[in-house]
Amino acid sequence: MTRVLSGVQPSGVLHLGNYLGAVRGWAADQHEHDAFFCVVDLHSLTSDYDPAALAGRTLDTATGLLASGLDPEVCTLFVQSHVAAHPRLAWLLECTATYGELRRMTQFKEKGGENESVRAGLLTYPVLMAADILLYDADRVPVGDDQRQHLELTRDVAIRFNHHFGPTFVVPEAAVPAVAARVMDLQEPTRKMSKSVSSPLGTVDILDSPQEIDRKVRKAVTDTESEVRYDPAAKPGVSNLLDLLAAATGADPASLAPGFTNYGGLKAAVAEALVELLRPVRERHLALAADRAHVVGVLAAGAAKARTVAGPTFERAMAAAGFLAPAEGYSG
Ligand code: AQP
Repeated sequence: MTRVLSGVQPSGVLHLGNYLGAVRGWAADQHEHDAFFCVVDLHSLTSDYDPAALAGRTLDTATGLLASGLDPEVCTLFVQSHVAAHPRLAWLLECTATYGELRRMTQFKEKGGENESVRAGLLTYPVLMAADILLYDADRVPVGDDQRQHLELTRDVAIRFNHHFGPTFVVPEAAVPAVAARVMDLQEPTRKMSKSVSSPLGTVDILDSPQEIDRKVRKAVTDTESEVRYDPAAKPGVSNLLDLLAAATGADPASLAPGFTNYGGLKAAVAEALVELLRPVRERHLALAADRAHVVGVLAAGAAKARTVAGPTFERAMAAAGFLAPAEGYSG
């Protein structure tokens, strides 16, 4: 059975980009693959974050994943910092990657890479992501389009490590969805929908009420024309709405366009489709949020299972790189 791994930052409530670009696919993947999913809390340290809120956001994000359909009876769900091998392997891999290739990462540049005061972790976190993946011998990594470049880096680092130290890591493939791989901000449709950058009106959260979803979609920025046409370069706002409708209904975005004579009709259809798509997710989320102990238990069992896979991979990598193994093993 192929192994799947993916992760999400503990931003709190998942947004529509996370859901359509990644998490909805994870819920399907878990039935076909040996699936591991994690809340990558160590990644939060790459920018300003509130320590008082981190633990709660980590739980909220895990709750969102369960609400989105991850079944802990079928997949393994855990928190990255609960498995010590992640930052430990990251150091080995950091010394396998180069400053030049990390500096060229688009997300590093977009998040202020030219700024002298930017955290060193913002430069190196794609290597931590490589460790997240390689520890689990993942064959397939389902992610949104924005993570393609980081996946390429993971592959390069794995191939280089294997070349220097002998076969150690499985070289993974990215799996990017055919539709809604990059959900765009509703207010700035040339920018991806994102927790850290978008305005509240530009982002739909999976916990938004039907009224909020309707309001955000109706206020979505389009253009000064009136023709509904699928043309992402010339009409990014309208095309994003068609992408959302396609992702919610399973149709093709270009073939949906002729069904609408104006933007109002398109927005009404998108709002209705999103409300129906997210309704069960929101209901499950509200029910799960009332039972925090259940979520904590799921994460504890997930971490225990994750350690049984990540630990041996870490030991394999240390042995390949020539380290003296501690007599008591690396678990401490
Ligand atoms: N707009 C998006 N469209 C499609 N997929 C997306 N993903 C994120 N944004 C979009 C995918 O969601 C998964 C988790 O991503 P993340 O850990 O980066 O989650 P986030 O912090 O909630 O994402 P943001 O809001 O985009 O954060 P910033 O701006 O801080 O980086 C990944 O598979 C990602 O591709």
